[in-house]
Amino acid sequence: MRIDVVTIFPGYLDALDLSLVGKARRDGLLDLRVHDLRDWTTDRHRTVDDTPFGGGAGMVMRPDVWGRALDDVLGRTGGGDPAGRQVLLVPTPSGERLTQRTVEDLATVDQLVLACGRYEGIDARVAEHYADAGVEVREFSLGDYVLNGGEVAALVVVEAVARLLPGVVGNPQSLVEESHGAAGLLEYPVYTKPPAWAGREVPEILLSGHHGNIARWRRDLALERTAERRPDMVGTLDPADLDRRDRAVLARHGWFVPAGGAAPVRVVVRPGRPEDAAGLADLAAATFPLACPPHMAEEDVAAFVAAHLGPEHFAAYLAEEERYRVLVAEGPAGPVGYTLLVLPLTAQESPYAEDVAALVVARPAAELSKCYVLPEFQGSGVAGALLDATTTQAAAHLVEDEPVATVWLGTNRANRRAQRRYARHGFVTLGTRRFRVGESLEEDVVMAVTLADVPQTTPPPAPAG
Ligand code: JD8
Repeated sequence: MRIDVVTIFPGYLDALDLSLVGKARRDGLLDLRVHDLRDWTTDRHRTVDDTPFGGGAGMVMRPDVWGRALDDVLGRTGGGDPAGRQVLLVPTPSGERLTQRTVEDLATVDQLVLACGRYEGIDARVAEHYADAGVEVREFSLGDYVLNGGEVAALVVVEAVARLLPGVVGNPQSLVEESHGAAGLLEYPVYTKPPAWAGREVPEILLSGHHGNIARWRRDLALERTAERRPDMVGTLDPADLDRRDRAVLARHGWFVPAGGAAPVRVVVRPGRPEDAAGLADLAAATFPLACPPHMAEEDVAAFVAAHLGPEHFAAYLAEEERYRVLVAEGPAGPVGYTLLVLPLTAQESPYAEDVAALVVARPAAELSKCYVLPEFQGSGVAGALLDATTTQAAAHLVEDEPVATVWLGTNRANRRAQRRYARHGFVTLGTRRFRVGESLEEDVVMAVTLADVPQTTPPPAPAG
């Protein structure tokens, strides 16, 4: 590959004589040429800039000087049409953000030409002229901060591209696992001797010699770091690359992978707000029928929804905070799940149904009346996050100075999936109850969790107001 850098400060690129890039140049793996723009000036002061048309501070670099320089370097002087793919790169704070994807593409090019501006920048006609002349022109930025010129950006591009060229990096395998690499994750932390330093030990697992566990630990740390430090990267991960464990790690950081091949999305569990009533009623109408066994008549399901899950009902659940607590799992496009917790108003209040009161003996007892997520989020971990937040909220609730001791629920005997989910969150089956849905008298499994046994997650923030 050939890389040409044109600048008024050629010495700025001397660092590229060092290290891997320097060796790659000496080994003939990279043909890097640095040019002084002033070599294409025509006046005895070797002028490269002039005052800006339209006024304003500073100076602008002249197009005619740049034109002569770039024609030469691109081999277009005398109208030549050089072979191979050429890219003219113009560093500028107003350019597209440089990424590893861009660098990987640039590493396949035959000739890169970097035009390093100074002062207020290069006359805008230069980039337009070469683009119109059929040259691939890319104006790029390193990031949202202002430098004094393009030389630093040229150093970055040359190093980032050169290390991807065959033979430059000793062990190509190391290119695979790094940040922003194919996995699209940040790197896991690395350690070396001494095993103890400044009172800090190397993570035990790295000394275990168990390569499988070490690989899994490193993947977990890479996922966690990416979710914590670069949430913008999580939404671009390919779900096909995310196994069950990956998804569990991301779920712990609020990222969930919907069914159907979509990328991970941020879902936040928060207290319901009065303005959620209509959206929650729509969500409830869409999800309650899915938990009903096929034998249940549609009209019975509809009757139940109309009687308990209308916007007016949710308005009440959201307003009566002493009795009800609503948690909402909010995705990018609105609620994707919710729970409805019914709190006891007195410490010894019994569940309203006798057959349940006979099974659920611990007090104070709260009822997890509703726990639903949209189908595309079933199995994604959203329901689990809602459940953890709900039991944490219940455990933090005092009734006559007594913390709620247990949360019970009823779920249709046929809904095995729900029963498995509740069991994974500490709920045990106590028995059954009769439950009316419209005209249909159903049999529910009654399950309950003893809150003292459940590790409490970070409680969701207290209800607004
Ligand atoms: C090229 C001239 C200086 C910029 C007036 C300060 C890239 N991420 C980045 N930040 N800054 C640059 C950059 C700055 C440059 C030039 C790149 C040429 N300047 C100018 C406009 C405001 N001075 C950059 N890549």
